[in-house]
Amino acid sequence: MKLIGMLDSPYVRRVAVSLQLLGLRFEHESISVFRGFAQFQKINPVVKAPSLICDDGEVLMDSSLILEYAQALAPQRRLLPVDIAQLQHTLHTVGLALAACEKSVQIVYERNLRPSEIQHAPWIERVSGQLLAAYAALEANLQRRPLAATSVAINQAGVSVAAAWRFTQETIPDVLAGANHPALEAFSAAAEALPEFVAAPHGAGTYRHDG
Ligand SMILES: N[C@@H](CCC(=O)N[C@@H](CS)C(=O)NCC(=O)O)C(=O)O
Repeated sequence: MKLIGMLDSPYVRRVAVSLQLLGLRFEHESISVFRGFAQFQKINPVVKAPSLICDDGEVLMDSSLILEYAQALAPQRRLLPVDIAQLQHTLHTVGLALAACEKSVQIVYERNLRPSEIQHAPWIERVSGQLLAAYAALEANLQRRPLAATSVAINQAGVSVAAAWRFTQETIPDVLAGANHPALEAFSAAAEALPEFVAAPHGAGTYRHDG
């Protein structure tokens, strides 16, 4: 299977890290949804990153759907717990992380794609407030219940929180200025040091399976 999309997307990155944690081999092609639009279109006419080309050529999109498929291929390592109470809390945390990704991406697009003279300040303000709310809730969560940060124990909440945090820090750090997130910062540092994150770093690079 082949993962399509750039690792500067938190959605592509959560898939690249998760596939490794699940022990699944995959190729990766770093195609931009902007500069590589025409090339991407040939793979997925909808041009959504991540896209996953399955072994029979069928293309999946949306990181959560791709992860559902990947989990079915690798039942021996669960990234979502089976226990209902733990599953509920993990999904609660993943939801906050995905909201943080979405709000960050909206701000990045508003800033980078819309000409400055028609940028809509109330919209950016609203989305920034939502982003801060997501990270405030995640910070409180992590202080109460720390997330595991080892390759064996990290779950989908950990992967998604780390991918979201790094993306926001890399693209719009000013939006979080003044807010205090020590638990998120410590967790991010530990997660980013794991080999699965190191092999799929935020940016324009390509994941390569060695061995
Ligand atoms: N809910 C989707 C969001 C994916 C998403 O928005 N990806 C961005 C890149 S970060 C994208 O494809 N942007 C191009 C577009 O939407 O036209 C997921 O989880 O995969």
